[in-house]
Amino acid sequence: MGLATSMLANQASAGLITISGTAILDPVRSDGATPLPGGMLSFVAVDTLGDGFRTTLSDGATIAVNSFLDGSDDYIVATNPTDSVFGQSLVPGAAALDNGAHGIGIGDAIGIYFFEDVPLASEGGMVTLSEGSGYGFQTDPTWEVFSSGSKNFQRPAGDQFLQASSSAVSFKVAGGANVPEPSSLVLAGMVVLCACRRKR
Ligand SMILES: [Ca+2]
Repeated sequence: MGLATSMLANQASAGLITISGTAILDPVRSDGATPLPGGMLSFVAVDTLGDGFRTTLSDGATIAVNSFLDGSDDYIVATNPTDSVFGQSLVPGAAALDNGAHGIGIGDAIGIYFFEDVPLASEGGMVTLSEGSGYGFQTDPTWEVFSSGSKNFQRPAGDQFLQASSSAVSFKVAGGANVPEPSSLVLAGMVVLCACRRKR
């Protein structure tokens, strides 16, 4: 009985989560063909209210770890530079977060953004967006906050997060128009290329 009580207590407690690995393999720029260069901004966010991710980013928005994304409920838990190793591009999914902090809870969705022309010198760096910066967004039903411990991204998913390919990513530009909600992206199952004109 003592053991069972202890196990229940462990399940109920908040915990530190560590995620790692390649979240998106072979990402491309918004032209749909050119490999994403290394050293560009990417970040990991958590949808704390379960209402979807903010996919319309303002020019002038500040991207910083441990802050809410552009006035939304989506909490930025990590910034990472994109990588390019021997000609193969990748978007890392590295992050550390606490499921009991900042409104983050078990089951909250995790999303990853990456930019094609906004440099990020080092992990954890901060960037202010300028208008017209192209970026991609990706989430997946397997990308959700769990109780504690670590997971990485791999294909096939197994007990880990599913690693996405660039064909599942949608693109847009800061200060531009909406991309479809993640749920409709899953249904569409296709790349959405958006050559958005600025709205006044
Ligand atoms: Ca949200």
